[in-house]
Amino acid sequence: MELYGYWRSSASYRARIALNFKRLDYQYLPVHLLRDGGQQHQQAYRQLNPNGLVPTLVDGKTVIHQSLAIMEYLDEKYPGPALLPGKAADRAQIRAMSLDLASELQPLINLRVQQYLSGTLKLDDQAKKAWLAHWFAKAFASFEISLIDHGGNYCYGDLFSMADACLVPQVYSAERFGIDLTAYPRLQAMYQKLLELPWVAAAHPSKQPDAES
Ligand SMILES: N[C@@H](CCC(=O)N[C@@H](CS)C(=O)NCC(=O)O)C(=O)O
Repeated sequence: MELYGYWRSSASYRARIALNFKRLDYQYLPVHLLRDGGQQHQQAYRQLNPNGLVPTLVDGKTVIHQSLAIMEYLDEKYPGPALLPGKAADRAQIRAMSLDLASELQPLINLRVQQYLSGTLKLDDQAKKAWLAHWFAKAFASFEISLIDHGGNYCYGDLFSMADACLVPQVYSAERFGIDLTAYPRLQAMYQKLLELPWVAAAHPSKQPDAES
């Protein structure tokens, strides 16, 4: 299997956590999101992923983009620990918590959105910071409540799941952007605990071959 990704892309980070958790071997193929005007826009890569976004998973003849689709595919195709454990209602709740981060927050803070804010809408750094702080606050305030309602040893109950694979990269991004996390004690504690897990630690951006200092 091959995973096209970028070291500090949150969506790639999710997929790496999932692959490690499922104990699947894969080759990591870096796509530099800034170099050469963004290698994700090059034609060869766009043939794999027409959105020009990372990650993309290649498993034999199967090519999949969208990190949540990748995680569900890995779970259905490969045995081992489940990213979506439990019954239908548990699994729906895990998907909902995952989407709260991967679909309601991450697209608003993505590189191409930030490039549009500064390049086309001419927002200055202060306005961009306010944009990021606003969307992080909305998403993390509601995730804090979800953790009260559904959290246990992990984001949902007492088993690791796709929701945990989604939380870690989003908090990593928040730290990168200097977002104040003091209003979210449960989220912070969960993040610190998850970072210790070996399959999460190995997926950390700083551990990837394309990591930059
Ligand atoms: N919903 C997608 C999001 C993918 C995505 O936004 N990837 C970002 C990095 S986290 C990207 O490739 N950005 C490149 C760009 O904005 O040009 C997923 O979960 O895979």
